[in-house]
Amino acid sequence: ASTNQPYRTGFHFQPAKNWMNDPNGPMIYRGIYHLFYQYNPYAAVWGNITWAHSTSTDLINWTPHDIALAPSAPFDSHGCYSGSATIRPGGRPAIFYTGSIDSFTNQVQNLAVPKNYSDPYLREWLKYTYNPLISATRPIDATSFRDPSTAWLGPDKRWRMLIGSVIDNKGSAILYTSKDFKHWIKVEQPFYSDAKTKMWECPDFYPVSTVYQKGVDTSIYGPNIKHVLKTSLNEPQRDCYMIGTYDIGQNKFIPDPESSLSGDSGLRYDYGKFYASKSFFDSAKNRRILWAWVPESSSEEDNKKKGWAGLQAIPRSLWLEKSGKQLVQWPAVEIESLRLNEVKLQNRFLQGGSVLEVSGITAAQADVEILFDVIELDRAEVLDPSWTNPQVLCSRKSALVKSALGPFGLLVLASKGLEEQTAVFFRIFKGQDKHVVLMCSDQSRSSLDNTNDRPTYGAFLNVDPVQERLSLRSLIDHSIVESFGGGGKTCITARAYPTLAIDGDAHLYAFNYGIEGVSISNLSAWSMKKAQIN
Ligand code: DQQ
Repeated sequence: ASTNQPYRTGFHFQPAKNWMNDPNGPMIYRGIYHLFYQYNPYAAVWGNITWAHSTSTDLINWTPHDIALAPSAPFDSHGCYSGSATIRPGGRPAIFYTGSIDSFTNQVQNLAVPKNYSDPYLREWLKYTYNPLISATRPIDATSFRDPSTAWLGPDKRWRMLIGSVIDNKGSAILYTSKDFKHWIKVEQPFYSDAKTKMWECPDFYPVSTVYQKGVDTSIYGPNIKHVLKTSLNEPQRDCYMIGTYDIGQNKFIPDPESSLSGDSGLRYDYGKFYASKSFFDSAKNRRILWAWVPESSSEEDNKKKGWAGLQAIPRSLWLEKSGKQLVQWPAVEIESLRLNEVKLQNRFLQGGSVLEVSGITAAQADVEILFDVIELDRAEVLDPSWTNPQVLCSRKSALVKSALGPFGLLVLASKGLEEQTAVFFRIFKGQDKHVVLMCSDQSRSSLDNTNDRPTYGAFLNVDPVQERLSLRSLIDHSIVESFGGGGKTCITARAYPTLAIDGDAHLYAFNYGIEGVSISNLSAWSMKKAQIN
């Protein structure tokens, strides 16, 4: 980040300039990670959509390549929209993407394959001559028909793939099957649909192991496996998922009884800004990696002025939590190679109403982990049964509102006088038969420039503070803060545009504005080196 570009990041993926949105076709091929993304080569606003392309050997440092897919044919003349990569037997990758074909944005699905499989960078892609391979048929509306998923191979040797849509006002994932990857047949009933949702964008579907944290190949089916179905829903943009069973015979996804997309208990990858995500199986390290677009919270005018818009979240490993009821996400371990100059605190008591500066790191570009020990759990405020929406609760009880236990956590991207601060914190309540932990990321005072959107995000964190200490990790990078509560059980990503807390003027604090004291059993903070990105 330079003085005239204080919001560019040090270790988050972004192009040198212009507009970026969804991650597309992430994969590993011959030891090299590929990331494609929705990109406007001409401006910092959405439009002229192409697939830009970068590669990496460590998921951290990225080399840009030429644009891989750009509008060039009748089947994609108005944009190369989102899609996915599939590694076919023999290790041959293929891409399915959506072509926007007219000014009404009617959509079709197209296939592209590498021009030269011996180029590990896969720099050139050939669009298949017989595109489009899939067009909308009744009752599908062609303007709501996009974002093919990674395909998987069933035990019957047929390929399967999902496409996002909305049918009869029900958000849906439509299943297509194929014997040869070229001729695709629509399965009559949707793979899954939900009348409480609208258009499904970027559906993702994959197996997770019930016995270990390692990831599994997308085509794995059998014992010790559950399946995850994710959809990206708009207004507000959010990536929701369900855990359930894949009935391959019935061609259906059956969510577990407690798993649902809507309502206050619906699961999300991230309760802040995090959209159009896509996962892939990293066969080199046997893990499933999740990529997601993190949009701006600044005005379009500001985006044009700074000449860019959009970040990708730090790629995350994900796995099924031992309860089997939710996923856990954690930043890819490679990011830790950027850590520098650890600052450590141990067994520090944080009195009610106190703030403790963590100095000795570059607070605008940092990684921090903190572990809290809460002793006076009996004193927790009683949770009102009507407080079912955690985001509303976080806004009502912002960082300045004190309760018995909390808010306590971190003030990041904070100015010296705390005029600007992004507060990431916990609050503990007494619920019906157990404690309830609330995790918030409060951006209401993140910038003195009020043309920025400064929302408050929140979610409940499924940790019992009687059994476990409360942990929080935040990755801070100039205009983005990604926070992981309880070892990655609840994640919240936020954007912030401080006007004072920039570069060397940014500070980091641990704080406790609650009535009761809490103890920091351990805090480690690191400056983060700059990654080589594009
Ligand atoms: N972005 C793409 C679409 C997708 C949307 C267009 C999600 O394919 O549905 O840029 O952000």
